[in-house]
Amino acid sequence: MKVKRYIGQNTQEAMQKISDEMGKDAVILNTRKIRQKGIAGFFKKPLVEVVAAVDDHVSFNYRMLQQQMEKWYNQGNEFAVNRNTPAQNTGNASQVIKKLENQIAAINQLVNKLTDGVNIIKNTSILPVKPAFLPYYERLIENEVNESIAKAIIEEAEKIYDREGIEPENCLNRVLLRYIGPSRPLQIPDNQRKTVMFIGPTGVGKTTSLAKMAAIYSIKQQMKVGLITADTYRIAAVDQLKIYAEILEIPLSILYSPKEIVPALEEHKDKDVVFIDTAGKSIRDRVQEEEIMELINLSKADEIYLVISCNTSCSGCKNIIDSYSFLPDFKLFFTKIDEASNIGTIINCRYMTGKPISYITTGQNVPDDIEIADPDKLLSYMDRRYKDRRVDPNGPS
Ligand SMILES: Nc1nc2c(ncn2[C@@H]2O[C@H](COP(=O)(O)OP(=O)(O)O)[C@@H](O)[C@H]2O)c(=O)[nH]1
Ligand SMILES: [Mg+2]
Repeated sequence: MKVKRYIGQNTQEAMQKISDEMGKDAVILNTRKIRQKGIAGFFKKPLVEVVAAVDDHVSFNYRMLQQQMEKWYNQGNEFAVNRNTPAQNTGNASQVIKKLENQIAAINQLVNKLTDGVNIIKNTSILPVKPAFLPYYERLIENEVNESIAKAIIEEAEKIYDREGIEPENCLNRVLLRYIGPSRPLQIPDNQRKTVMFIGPTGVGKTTSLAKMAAIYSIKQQMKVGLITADTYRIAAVDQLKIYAEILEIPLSILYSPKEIVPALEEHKDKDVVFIDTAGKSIRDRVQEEEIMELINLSKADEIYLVISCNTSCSGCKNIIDSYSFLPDFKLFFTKIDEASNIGTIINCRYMTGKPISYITTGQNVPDDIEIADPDKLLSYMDRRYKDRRVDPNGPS
């Protein structure tokens, strides 16, 4: 490929130069107006600069073709024999050119195929996963699974695929089911009171979820339920739980300092289960952290639910998990799956913490909108949303 810059008083002049030097196969790459050098240049008409390129190989073939034809004429071959009948000459010459053009076109096609092949090989090397798993990787990304987590999941699926040769989708589902993991809902053995603490950022749905659980255990399971709230930072928060406690006719204790949890639990010693509500903690608030730890230690909480909304981005989840890394042990409790467009948050949090899932909440209704997290259901949920979006990208998801 030959690339050259031509300057003319106007475009026509520059084009003429290109045509004279490079021939009709030249390709124009760029055209622009340029000022002549020096102050005087400002007062003169701008020149036109044209950058053109020509494929040396193509010009060479044309020259070769011309030379070859000249040779045939001079050697007295069929062109030379018919030299006196120009119409026929033109016919034969054009047939030869046509034939050569066809051959060039065939070669071009072959070269294009080869180049495509090279591109595929190049692209494959930059693909995040093996081509057979690409749609499934994309499905995970669509579900807002974090990229590096999606890669780790696909890598495991690829290993199963290599080892067992089963369908890529089945390999992926097997890995995903393991990543979501079996759920660990609340178990309340006979004659043993359980204390369950709800911890997590403000507004994720701790109090609402606690009310749902309290209603299920008191009304549906006919158990003795007690409520304690340590969220006394806001009057509204206390009132919110008071209303639920009144409706459900469940006793509620309000703590104004962590130490008060000991007598409060003593008051609830006849209960089967006591649910403890806490205030949302701002990131890296040491005082709140110490208060939560004091509550956990003094109550000897049997279960701690770290409540995370399914609306949370992966970086948001990472912040939450980091900021609650002081917790001794916990289960994941996911809320607002009805508002989320995917289950990426669940997979990301499971991957980052390795902690089991307990429940998911599916709406604001107390007590109906809560379920024990079912891995198969979550998996199909992910798939359905993915397929729905693929069918109608603008439709509801
Ligand atoms: N859409 C939806 N909203 C919820 C869900 N759970 C709780 N909420 C709402 O989230 C808001 C905050 O809930 P709240 O329990 O006060 O959060 P807390 O600050 O963590 O105690 C309220 O408006 C709840 O009705 C859920 O599963 N889905
Ligand atoms: Mg609350």
